[in-house]
Amino acid sequence: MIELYQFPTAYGLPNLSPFCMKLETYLRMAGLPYEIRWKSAPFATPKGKLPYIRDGETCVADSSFVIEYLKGRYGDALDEWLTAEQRAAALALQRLMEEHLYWAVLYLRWIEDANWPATRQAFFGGLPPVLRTLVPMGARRGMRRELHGHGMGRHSREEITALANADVTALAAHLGDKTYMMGDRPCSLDAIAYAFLANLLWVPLEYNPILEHARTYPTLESYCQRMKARYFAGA
Ligand SMILES: N[C@@H](CCC(=O)N[C@@H](CS)C(=O)NCC(=O)O)C(=O)O
Repeated sequence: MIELYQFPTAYGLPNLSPFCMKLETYLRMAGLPYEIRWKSAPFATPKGKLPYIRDGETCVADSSFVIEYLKGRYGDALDEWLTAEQRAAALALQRLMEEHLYWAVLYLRWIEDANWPATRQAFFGGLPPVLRTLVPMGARRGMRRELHGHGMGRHSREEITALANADVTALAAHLGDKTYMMGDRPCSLDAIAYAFLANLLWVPLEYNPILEHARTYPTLESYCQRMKARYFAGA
């Protein structure tokens, strides 16, 4: 049985980490049985981040490397029908969500003062009293450093919002009236799109101009509802 190591969650979402949610969604889409091993922090993990998996003697870290491993080991029914052009578009959209939109959402969750109490509660509410004060402060400082290193954290909130809104517009334009990201048939890009869009649409934050923009595209909400009904019904 595949063991999926990931963060605890909140708000009824499969995971507050879009990368963890992406991998769990992929496992469900591919019909691969798995067991979750909850980890409250990414300490003593292969790359200092979550998710990762263990499959027998094999340990693989990073959601994309895990998916490559799973495709090699168990087959690739989800993506085998994609043309080279569709694969290229899927990769570009993946990078848009994972390397760009992700950082704007991190900024909103961790740096915007109005949202910090909800983020602190969701991620650290379960810690004992003293740790509940100290750990979030250090984590927020670390997040600020990472955002600065990436570059997103050097922009104003208006600039970050504009950058993220353009991503959301591109995702909505690509989805159009299609059932799934690449047409009538789901593929692994849908694991990513569902994870990143649900983490935007379904995490309640006090101040969220990116969500306000996403709501102007009702197809994004119905897409997420469709993915949830198909792959997480009763979960
Ligand atoms: N490229 C990695 C990204 C994973 C990632 O950034 N995970 C975050 C949670 S969303 C994490 O573990 N952060 C903890 C940290 O950086 O200390 C993947 O695809 O798995």
